Amino acid sequence: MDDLLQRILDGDRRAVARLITLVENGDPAAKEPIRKLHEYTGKAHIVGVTGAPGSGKSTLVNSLTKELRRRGKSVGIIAIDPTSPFTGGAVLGDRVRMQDLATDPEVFIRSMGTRGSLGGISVATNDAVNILDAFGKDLIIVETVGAGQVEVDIVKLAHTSVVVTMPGGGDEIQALKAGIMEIGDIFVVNKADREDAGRTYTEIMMMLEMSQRDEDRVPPVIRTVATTGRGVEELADAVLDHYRYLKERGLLEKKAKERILAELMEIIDRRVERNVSRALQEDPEMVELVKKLVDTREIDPHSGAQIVIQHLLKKAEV
Ligand SMILES: Nc1nc2c(ncn2[C@@H]2O[C@H](COP(=O)(O)OP(=O)(O)OP(=O)(O)O)[C@@H](O)[C@H]2O)c(=O)[nH]1
Ligand SMILES: [Mg+2]
Repeated sequence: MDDLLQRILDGDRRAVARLITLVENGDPAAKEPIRKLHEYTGKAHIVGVTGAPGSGKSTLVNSLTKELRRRGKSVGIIAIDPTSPFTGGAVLGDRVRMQDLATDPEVFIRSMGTRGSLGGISVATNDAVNILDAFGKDLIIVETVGAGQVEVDIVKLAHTSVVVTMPGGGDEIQALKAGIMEIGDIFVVNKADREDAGRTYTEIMMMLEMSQRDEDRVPPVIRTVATTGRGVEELADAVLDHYRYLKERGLLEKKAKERILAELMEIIDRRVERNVSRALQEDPEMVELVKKLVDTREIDPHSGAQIVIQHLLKKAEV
């Protein structure tokens, strides 16, 4: 058994932090423990929390986690910061907002950048979720800023997707229309202490009624004040209820399979990308090919791609 993995299974937080750093850096030392870790995963309830910048996601994750702790659940938190290539520990803002959790040994918080992953949920994030799963956290909450593809990706990663909105976000409601409506399992109108919260609530309710969702379950819309904890008990109920719902309908297994397939695709994409660009620059045969492609135009790009793929497969390099 790999030493780092053994320490994680034994409950060593520093080993968890260490392995997440290794996967973030693409360090080869992560390979073995990550592979072996797989058999210890699949137990955690993965919850995605997405929404516009500043809607109160981190504050909400903080109060939700406190509520879940009150109910005896252990929690892992991954805050994804798509704007930042810098990682390691929590970013300053989240550190402040999730301060009261910092001393709880049953809570593990980590911020990560999305470096290298075209805005999507990166391989490293998947790995980090798996690490916290193997570490034994009951729930793993992944916070992402809603920025297009990310919300859609988070569904593949999470069992339960919580979409956080706030009053007065007219643009945000448009964004909801554009796609998140279909993916949210739970909707939150945070900052419900603001006077226009009622209108936002009604708008979301109406939109949910109109949208054609293929499941029989109507997602709850919950009003919260993350800063005081109002509505957070209800949110915790909704999160745990959704997990039960998935289990009872046999949907949990379906989601788990989708998640593994999405993970597989992402890993393959990444490896192909990396190996192809390396080969095009370093492999003499490929360098020659590129010349024919761009200098003498002897080959068209489609045939060129075909040749590159065949070449790499032959060398078993992808
Ligand atoms: N009035 C009010 N303010 C809130 C509420 N929830 C959060 N805030 C404030 O809103 C600001 C943004 O909160 P965050 O929790 O950092 O929001 P976020 O969505 O995580 O922000 P990013 O991660 O930067 O996208 C902070 O100043 C919070 O104190 C709320 O329910 N009511
Ligand atoms: Mg945040």
